[in-house]
Amino acid sequence: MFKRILIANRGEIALRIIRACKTLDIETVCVYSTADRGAPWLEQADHSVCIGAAPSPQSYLRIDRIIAAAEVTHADAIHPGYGFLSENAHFAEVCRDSGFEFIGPSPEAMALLGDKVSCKKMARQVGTPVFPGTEDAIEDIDDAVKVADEIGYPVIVKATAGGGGRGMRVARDEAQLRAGIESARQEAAAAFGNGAVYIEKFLEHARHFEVQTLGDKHGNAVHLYERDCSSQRRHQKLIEEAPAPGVDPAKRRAVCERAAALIASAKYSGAATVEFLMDAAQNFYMLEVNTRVQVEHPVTEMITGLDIVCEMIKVSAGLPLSVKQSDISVNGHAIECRINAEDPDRGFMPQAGLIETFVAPGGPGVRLDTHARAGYRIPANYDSMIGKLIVHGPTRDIAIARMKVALAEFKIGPMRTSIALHRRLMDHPDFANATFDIHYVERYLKAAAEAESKVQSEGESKLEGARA
Ligand code: MV4
Repeated sequence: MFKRILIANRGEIALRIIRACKTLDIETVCVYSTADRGAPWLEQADHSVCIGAAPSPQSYLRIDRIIAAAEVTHADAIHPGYGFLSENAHFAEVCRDSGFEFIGPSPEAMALLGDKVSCKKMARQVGTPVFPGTEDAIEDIDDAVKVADEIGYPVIVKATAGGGGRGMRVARDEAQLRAGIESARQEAAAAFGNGAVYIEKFLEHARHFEVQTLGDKHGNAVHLYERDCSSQRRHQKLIEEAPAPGVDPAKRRAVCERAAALIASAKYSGAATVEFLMDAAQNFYMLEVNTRVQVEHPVTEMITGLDIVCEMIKVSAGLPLSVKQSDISVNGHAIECRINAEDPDRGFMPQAGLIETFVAPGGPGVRLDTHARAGYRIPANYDSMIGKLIVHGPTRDIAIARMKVALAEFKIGPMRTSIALHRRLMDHPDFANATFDIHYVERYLKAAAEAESKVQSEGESKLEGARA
């Protein structure tokens, strides 16, 4: 087992990894930027090293400085967390070549699953369901037009190196397809340094269903069932839950098994999430594979009783997975609300500054993963997520009831946060009845904004009437 792990991340996930390391009696080293000097999670680490200035390209993305910090502190392994360098195969390779274990997959497995065309090819081979479309990156636009005619419009153009919705174009006819391929290529080349694109059938109304998997270095791969992450805005998830409500048990088992089979065939070690869209008839289509620990991993921990971050560390050290598939079962229901410091009235603008009020919720089944507290100053340089409120209960309805109580207790000020929005979403009939899709939050926000501006303009005309 490792003696000392360097954590190449910040915030709540740095704290989560420190907690896992302490559980396993492993020492921790945190690297931090000048913006994070004195930050709360650093108090919990055994050692910390400043690696640069506040902007992440000058600190959390500096491979050379992270490796230097691992060398001077004699770390054995590096945990990348999520975001930053976590899905950078070059970083994973530099870690290995510098003598540090990268806590995640091999650079080869990461590259294979990170490229959406090669990932989809492998998925097809093992029978993981995918959308119909081009089998390879598009070379000749006329070939893509032929494929689109076969599968039917609408189609979607995607970057093979993309992710999180960047470099995508929906095309509803041939003219849109030709223009979409051109513009997606340019966007992908600029954003990812790789202009390769492919097309597949576009699904309008869907739910986001993702399977948590774990693999080890002995050829074992298991799934930890799934999460529903349909509550999102602009590709930023807001609420995640496990299990996905209302899914046919046989269909669910089949897709979870195929997700584990994909990970096994990639000789994958570590945690991976296989993302799917699910249509109204509960057909599944794989989107992509995330080769890191995810923000929403706690909901899966709550329903399975497993510690995903500890498992990642152990398999990275060469130990076999602590569980086999038949040991893994689902207990109850868990929901996570991401707590973001954002102003919903100003286009969700990130809110930096000093937290003066911080009253944490508690009670049965309540878990709060956060680095924030009263007196903590939120820097302007990073993600606006300051914590995650997770609740667990025997049923989905009880989990929702507990979440409402916890959100009502939770006070953060003076900045605006997503707590108020979560309270409204918990009462939304589409959330309460699980009749949602990936667009319902945006539909709701649009309707709420229109209702608000109507009330205002009516108020103004009343005022004018009174003046007259
Ligand atoms: C799609 C799709 C519909 N059909 N692919 C968006 C992010 C990236 N992971 C894949 N995405 C989508 N791919 C086909 N063939 C719709 C989306 C999509 C989406 C997916 C998951 C969660 C939220 C979404 C919001 C808009 C579009």
